[in-house]
Amino acid sequence: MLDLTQEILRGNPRAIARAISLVENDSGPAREMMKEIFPHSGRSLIVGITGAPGSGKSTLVDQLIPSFRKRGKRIGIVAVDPSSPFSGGAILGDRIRMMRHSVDPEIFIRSMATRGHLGGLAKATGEAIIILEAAGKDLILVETVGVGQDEVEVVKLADIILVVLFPGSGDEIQIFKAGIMEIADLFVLNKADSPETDKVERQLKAVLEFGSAIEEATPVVKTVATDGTGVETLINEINRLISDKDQAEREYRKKRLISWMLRDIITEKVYQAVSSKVRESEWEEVVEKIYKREIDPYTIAEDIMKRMKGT
Ligand SMILES: Nc1nc2c(ncn2[C@@H]2O[C@H](COP(=O)(O)OP(=O)(O)OP(=O)(O)O)[C@@H](O)[C@H]2O)c(=O)[nH]1
Ligand SMILES: [Mg+2]
Repeated sequence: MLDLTQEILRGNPRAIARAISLVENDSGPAREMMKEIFPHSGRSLIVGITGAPGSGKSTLVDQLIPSFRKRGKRIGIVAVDPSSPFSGGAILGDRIRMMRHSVDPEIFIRSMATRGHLGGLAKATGEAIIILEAAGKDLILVETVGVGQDEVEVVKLADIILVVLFPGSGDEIQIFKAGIMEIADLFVLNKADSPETDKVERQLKAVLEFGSAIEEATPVVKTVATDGTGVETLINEINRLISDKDQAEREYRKKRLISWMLRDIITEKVYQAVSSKVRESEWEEVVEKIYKREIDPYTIAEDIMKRMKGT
């Protein structure tokens, strides 16, 4: 067993940090380590937190941390940095805010960039989750901004998904458009200190009840993340949902995750194998030919795959 694996299993924060960097860079040693730690994963509760930029996700996470710590949970936090240029300041703010938790060895916080992932952000985040699980975290919070396909994919890694909305932003509507509404297990109506809160809550509930004649409507919890109002209610609601959620649904999500991972790993392997067979100069040549419409990309892809046979 690798030394790194042993240290991860002991929960050593520096080993966890190094391991996540390895999977982010998708290096060779990362795969050996992942093989070794995989059997120790799969037991944590993963809570995804998504919503529009500035809805208060990080502030909420910041409140959830001490409340869950009081309940004896060891916590991992993965904040997926929005690629949006608007949020640069917010990320810095998050880091400073979260530093106050960093003295507690049972809390591990990591942010991951949304750009520059060969194997996809969901894969890198999924692997970070596995590392945190193997390191003994009971609860893993994944914060991701709810815009863009990648970010939505990422939050689907969670066992339970919170969508954070806030009044006065008009983004109840935006969220509905982005297809995030369907994936929410619970809506958090944050910034409930706004005078418009009750109005927005009524609108939201009306929409939710309209869409759920048979099933129970998705619950809504109001919070003021800046002062902690509603956070205890939120935690109780999360716990209620987890215990109510039937085992089959949780299994379905875990297996879906495994299926994605497997697909990504294979895609990557195949791509690597193919790239090693095609020289850079040949690649440029065919691109040129395709550009001139002398040949089509489908035929080229088939030719390359034929060459792969028996290798
Ligand atoms: N009035 C009020 N302000 C809040 C509340 N929650 C968060 N804020 C403020 O809203 C701003 C954005 O909060 P963040 O927690 O950074 O939001 P975020 O959703 O993490 O933002 P991104 O990570 O950029 O997507 C900050 O200035 C917070 O202080 C709340 O309940 N009430
Ligand atoms: Mg944030």
